[in-house]
Amino acid sequence: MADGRKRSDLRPGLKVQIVLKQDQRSGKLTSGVIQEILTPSANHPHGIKVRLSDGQVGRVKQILLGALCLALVSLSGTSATSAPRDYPDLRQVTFNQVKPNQTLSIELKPNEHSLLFYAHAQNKNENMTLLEIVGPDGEVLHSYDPQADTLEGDYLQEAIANTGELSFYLPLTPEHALEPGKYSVKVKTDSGKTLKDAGAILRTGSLQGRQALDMTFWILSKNKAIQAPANYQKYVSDVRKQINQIIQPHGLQMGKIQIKVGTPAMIQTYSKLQPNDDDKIESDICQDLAKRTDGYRQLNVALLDEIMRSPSEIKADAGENVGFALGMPGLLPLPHSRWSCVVLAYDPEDEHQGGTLWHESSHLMGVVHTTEENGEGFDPLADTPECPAAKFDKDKDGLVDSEECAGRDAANYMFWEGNGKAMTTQQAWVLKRHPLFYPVQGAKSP
Ligand SMILES: [Ca+2]
Ligand SMILES: [Ca+2]
Repeated sequence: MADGRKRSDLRPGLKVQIVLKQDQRSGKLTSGVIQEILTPSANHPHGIKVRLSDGQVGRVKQILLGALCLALVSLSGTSATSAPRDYPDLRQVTFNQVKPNQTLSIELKPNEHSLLFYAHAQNKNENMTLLEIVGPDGEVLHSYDPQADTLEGDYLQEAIANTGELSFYLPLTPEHALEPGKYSVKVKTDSGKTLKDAGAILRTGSLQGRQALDMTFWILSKNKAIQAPANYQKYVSDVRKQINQIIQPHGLQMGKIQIKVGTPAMIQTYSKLQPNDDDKIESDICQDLAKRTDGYRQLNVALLDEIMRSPSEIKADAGENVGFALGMPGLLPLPHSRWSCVVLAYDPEDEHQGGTLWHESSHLMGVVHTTEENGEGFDPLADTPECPAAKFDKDKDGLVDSEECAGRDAANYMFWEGNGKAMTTQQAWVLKRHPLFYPVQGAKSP
């Protein structure tokens, strides 16, 4: 990673960490965005001197997001992407050289609403487990003992483990709204090696007015019809309308949408996805899209031909054959993110593609099924009804379906199956705090 000694690595707008003159002894780092480069020479052994947008002057010790993005662009040879923009209502905290079992501290400021944490292992196949989240005043929000397989704390519903990349999102219910103060997180890797990196994205700013979310659709289908601009524009506009029908009553809306047609090589590789048979391809698709994304504050949607499941899982969520969230919850498409996109199987006959996409997108942002298919698992939200099997699985087939739950939560868009379109206030409460949403400029408070 570029460290700030070369002038050519720097440019205005890049996010960097500098050492101020008064901090030279302690080495304390100050983060900010470069406004002006002050050192005239090409190199400086102690770091190029810059002025940040807030006026502070110091020598660059570390280049944050922008440099990672540039490095990946030159490696993958994709068309040039601009450095990610700096978002005034997002704050990113990064940790380097994280040792296994090290406690990572994140200080939440008074008007920060949510915390999206992530960590990467050195190797993408390495197993990672979240051991602990402790909140202000030492409250255990989540604690997992891998040996005993026991959970403590109810901020997350289950243990969090993944390969290569691990993330979690808080808060998942209004009951667990985040208090300002110190949060500490502990992550374990099976290898016991130092992590590649870890960090968090914190969302601040107003939640009063309308909030919007941007999407990029990546056309990765072999179907020639959807590759034609007139067709994909109509398709995406229909999908947008369907999503807006669900979310607009709650002060949320779809923002800017970009559509990109994949290269022939991408289409060849990704048009058929086998989520449960081939772990490797599963998050490779998101990682590939993340590397090609300009600006990380948008949801990447891969529009492909078929999502195939292994035969043993065929009974599971029928909707997952149409759409699938890679990351529950997942990350924003930062340049090095893996589990950070939603896949959708293109079907021009299906009039509920927008609903499916929004269901899966909500999974990526931390919203779970109101009732699981077995009628034994439920979301943590107080205002979504439940459909317990003991009472509603009338035909005793082990599933609670849309008909059996018609008077309960079958109409909700997060019911495990069907075409529900209803969204509740608390589901919107969770979504609008997510860093993918941003306040619409000029929107009036309701
Ligand atoms: Ca509920
Ligand atoms: Ca049943």
